[in-house]
Amino acid sequence: EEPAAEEAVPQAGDPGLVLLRRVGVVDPASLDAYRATGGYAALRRAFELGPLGTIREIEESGLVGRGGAAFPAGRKWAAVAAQPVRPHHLVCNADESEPGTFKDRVLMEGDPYALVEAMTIAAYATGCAKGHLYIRAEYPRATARLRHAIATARARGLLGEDILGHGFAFDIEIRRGAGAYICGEETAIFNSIEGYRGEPRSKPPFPVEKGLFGKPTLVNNVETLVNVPAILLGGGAAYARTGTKGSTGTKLFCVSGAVARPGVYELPFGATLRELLTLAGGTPAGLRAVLLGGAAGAFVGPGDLDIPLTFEGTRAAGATLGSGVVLALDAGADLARILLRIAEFFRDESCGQCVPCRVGTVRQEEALHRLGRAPRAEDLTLLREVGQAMRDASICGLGQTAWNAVESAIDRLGAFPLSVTTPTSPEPS
Ligand code: L3W
Ligand code: SF4
Repeated sequence: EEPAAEEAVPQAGDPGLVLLRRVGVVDPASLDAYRATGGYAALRRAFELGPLGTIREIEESGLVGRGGAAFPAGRKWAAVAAQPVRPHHLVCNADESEPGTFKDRVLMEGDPYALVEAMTIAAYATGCAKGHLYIRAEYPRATARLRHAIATARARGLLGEDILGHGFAFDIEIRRGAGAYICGEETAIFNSIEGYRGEPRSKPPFPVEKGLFGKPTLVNNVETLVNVPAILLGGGAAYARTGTKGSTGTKLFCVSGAVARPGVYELPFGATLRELLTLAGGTPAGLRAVLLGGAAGAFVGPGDLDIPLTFEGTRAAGATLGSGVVLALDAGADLARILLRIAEFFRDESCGQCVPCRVGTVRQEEALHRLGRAPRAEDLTLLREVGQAMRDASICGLGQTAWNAVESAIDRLGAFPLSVTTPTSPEPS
């Protein structure tokens, strides 16, 4: 039995929360409780604004994608809405699989109607006839709660042929993944839903133009969508006043590892890493490093704690915010073993479609095995060459990022110090 999401939310009920405000406080099974706490007021607001007015609010809010790539949500919505080809599809990416990420699970378990309402608004704004909620199979509680929320919303006229009497038809189907990390990649989701192997497609064409079943498709992450009701209720401009210019609003951070109180924390963008770790109770066993952004992200060291937690701030510091992973390693952590585990993960999860990633992830793991036994300069050189080839030539984000964490550990944390390497001198002739 997995622990309930509520237990993972240390500060639920805090009045400053936007995304987590109902989690652990409002009964996730009750549509009435959802409506009594402002639920479905945002959909009514969307109907008042109309599709273009709704998109304008999202654009003004500055909302960017929370799946890790931070693409402007309003630009995506506008691009889908403008496509003449019909039908349009909406896909909610709930295949939360980045190691160390568990924020979408908390939202789906704790506030499922918020996601259903947000998907309905997104579909209305962009002209989508059908929504596909692609959720990982490892989230049975979230799946059950969403199924219940969708069925209840349908029974109460909030999904279906004529939503709230506005003549707008939309419904949501849940599709479950089958354990593959790569099926969180947006085009692999399309293949999976269409019944093919979960392999990414080359982009462009981007999904906004040619996505699920070859039709214009809006793909948004769960957390991205759950921001939408708050944006419509408060207005896009007001939303943009929280956070920074490049990263507006609040963000859910998944704090795990060597902190006293691991869990999901919601903070305005711009808080520092130090502030977040302090909120999580600090690091009683000392701090060797923090992995930001998950396996696809990068390590930072104890000297980097003043990094502002924004997309632009982490990028400037040579790291990434990704989907919000903050994994703290204690002072005694075995870095070589952790890097090997990350490399095993990518080797395992590579779909094998393109050579740089299929072969590169294996070579990376082998080199890390050797480095763990005896650091040698040629293995570090090989790692860099393989890593660069994966980054430059892989089809999708998995291969492109598979070397990030290893590279950052070598360059920033001094993993496998070269001083240990003593190249053998040639024999005197
Ligand atoms: C229209 C254009 N649309 C880009 C769209 C694109 C996609 C989004 C981002 O994710 C991240 C990485 C890791 N016209 C467009 C356009 N788009 N240009 O914008 O696109 P892209 O290609 O930058 O990124 P991506 O491949 O969607 C890569 C993160 O994902 N990651 C894993 C994340 C895991 C989770 C999780 O478990 N919840 O999120 C692994 O790499 O941070 O930054 O929609 O279509 N010109
Ligand atoms: Fe598959 Fe890796 Fe290529 Fe992505 S980069 S398509 S996961 S082999």
